[in-house]
Amino acid sequence: MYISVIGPARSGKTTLFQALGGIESARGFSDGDNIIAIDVPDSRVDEMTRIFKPKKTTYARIELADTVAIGEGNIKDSTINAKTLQKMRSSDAFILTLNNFEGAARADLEREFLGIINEFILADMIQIEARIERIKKQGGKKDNTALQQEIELLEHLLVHVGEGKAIKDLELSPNDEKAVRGFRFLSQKPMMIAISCAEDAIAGISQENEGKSEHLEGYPVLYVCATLEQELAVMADDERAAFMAEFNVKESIRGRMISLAFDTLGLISFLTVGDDECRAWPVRKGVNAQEAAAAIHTDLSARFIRAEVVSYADFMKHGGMNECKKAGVWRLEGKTYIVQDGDIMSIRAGA
Ligand SMILES: Nc1nc2c(ncn2[C@@H]2O[C@H](COP(=O)(O)OP(=O)(O)O)[C@@H](O)[C@H]2O)c(=O)[nH]1
Ligand SMILES: [Mg+2]
Repeated sequence: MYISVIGPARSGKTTLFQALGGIESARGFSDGDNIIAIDVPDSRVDEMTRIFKPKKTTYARIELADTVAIGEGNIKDSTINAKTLQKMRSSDAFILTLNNFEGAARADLEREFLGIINEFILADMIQIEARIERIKKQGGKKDNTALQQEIELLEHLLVHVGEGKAIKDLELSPNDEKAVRGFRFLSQKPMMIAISCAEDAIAGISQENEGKSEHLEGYPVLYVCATLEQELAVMADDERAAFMAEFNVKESIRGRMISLAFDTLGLISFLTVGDDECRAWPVRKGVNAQEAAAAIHTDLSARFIRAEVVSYADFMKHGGMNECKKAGVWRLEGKTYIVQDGDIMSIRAGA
């Protein structure tokens, strides 16, 4: 999972990046172009580690990138160059930061946000046009159905983006969806919006929004004071609790952002356990056991026979694998079994 923090200049990208990564600002990370790996905290993995005492514990991982600023007009004026675009396209999702800590009105934030979405749409439009051009250059090829179909699809997309609409808002058939995926369109990517707030405002804002879920054009929004969170992230545990209480921070931004990312990307985790390693594997919600096995190794998927499955809740309730067998909650599942969040699995594969 590769997520890029994007946004206008001075919107708090680098600060949020550091807060999520637990990096001290004093470490002097150069601005704009860094990647860090973040372990996804998972209490189930912690429990399994406590029980199995494995040689190794591995959490799900997110790669997080800090990026250079983007803003309105940056595609046309080439501030967003090919290399930056490439990096953005290779992201699985974006976190978009918007500066509210200097007192911007809500309408300003929305305008700024729309400015960026419009850049996405423009970048996608240029990409679609270039592809149509290329296909046409290859010669009309009326006889080549695949290319003809692609052109039809692309022209359909072009009309949509031409109306200033994001590709994520276009209903596509599963086949078209598959054909479109390879383009990695910016306006189709999952995105989370982080509105960065001032220290003296965050407690009130958090309280006001507690339990609510807010969206901007369908993108989920959360409020954060990134400077505060960055301090929190590098603090000693005992100090942190007092600090969090003082500023009404119920859960660190890392935890909040990771759950939001799992939600937004439609991810769940299954677990593998044992004396060697206890590990969480993120997979898309709805994958079957055979597809999930591919997360571990493509061979395991290709030679898949059965999955031994116990739910995390059952494991904890009965206190172990053997106990689960005795209680009749240990299962042998086939290829088409739909993996559930927290399933503890062991894949049986042929030679
Ligand atoms: N009060 C407050 N200040 C912030 C927040 N995020 C960033 N800043 C400050 O805004 C300035 C620009 O932040 P930076 O992360 O470098 O922005 P970038 O240009 O988007 O990477 C710095 O002085 C930060 O300390 C925030 O959430 N709240
Ligand atoms: Mg920066």
